[in-house]
Amino acid sequence: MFMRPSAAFDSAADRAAIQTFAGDVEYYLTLSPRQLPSHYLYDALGTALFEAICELPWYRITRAERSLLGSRGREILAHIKPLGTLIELGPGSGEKLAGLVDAGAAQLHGARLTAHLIDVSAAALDLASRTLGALDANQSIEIVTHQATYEAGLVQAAAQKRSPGRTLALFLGSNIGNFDPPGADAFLRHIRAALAIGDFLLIGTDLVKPEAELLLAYDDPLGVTAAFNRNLLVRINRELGADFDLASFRHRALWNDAESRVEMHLVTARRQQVRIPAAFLDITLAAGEAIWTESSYKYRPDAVVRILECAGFKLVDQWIHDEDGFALTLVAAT
Ligand code: AVJ
Repeated sequence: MFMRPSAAFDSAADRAAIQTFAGDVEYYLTLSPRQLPSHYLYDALGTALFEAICELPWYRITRAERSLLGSRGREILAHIKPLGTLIELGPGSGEKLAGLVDAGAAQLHGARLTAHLIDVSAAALDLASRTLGALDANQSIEIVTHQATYEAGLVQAAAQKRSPGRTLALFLGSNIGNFDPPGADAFLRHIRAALAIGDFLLIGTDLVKPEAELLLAYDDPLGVTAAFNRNLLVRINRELGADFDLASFRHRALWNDAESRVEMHLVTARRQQVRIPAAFLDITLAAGEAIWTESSYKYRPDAVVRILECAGFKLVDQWIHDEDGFALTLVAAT
């Protein structure tokens, strides 16, 4: 039997992931309006494009958060005595956690820490472990990685807790913005369930700001965000054998004021029939029809506190980057 050369090397886990992807594509692309879950934006190329987005002058989330973690790291860690365990959901390159630990090093008094890193991507966990390991020359941080969904990883981290002292969970980068309000509430409750009373959560959220600034961040003049968005179709063509005509899709970002979110869509300029063999799906897109690929909810500072209070936390402190409209909020589990 003929196989793609690479297919012979696909692991059982890879094949299972492709099956899940195919099932999700089948389900979400036949909803009205048609949509795709945003976490599928992050294959290897999508992750690289997102990292490029973080360097764009118009996308300020990453820089604003890094700057707050650097300037307020000491203050943040001063609230948490004694810190024993860190849990980061989606550590990315590990650079933010490293920045916080570095900024607050004086607060830690050489205490032994355990850092649980949770991500579905083995590559991300690898990179984050190396970043933290490099910072921590004297090996005072024990790094435990969980290649798992956030929910499963939280359960594992809570079950493995052994360091005495407080736990600080981190959910940074405004990743909470991809959840709709019921999803955000459910997810914050998952985090709360993995913590004990008196443990902490530090969450980074992008704030509501003038529409023109939001649209520039999600529809940049270099077209990097457009490429990031369109890459989702590249991925479906490659992994599921589909035949989306990429050139006819335009990237559209819009501000939905009623829902307080930026939306990304892919809009086809012409009517097209698309076959997606691995999802057993044939669809016809009308000229001008859109596929909704992402929502990024934007919060007001008090709304961040409100959703956290609903999920079983109380406010400890909040730091706002005024110029870039970004908030870090520290809460304690009640
Ligand atoms: C990684 C989800 C925080 O919503 O701002 C960047 C992803 N999408 N540009 C965001 C993203 C378009 C990003 N998050």
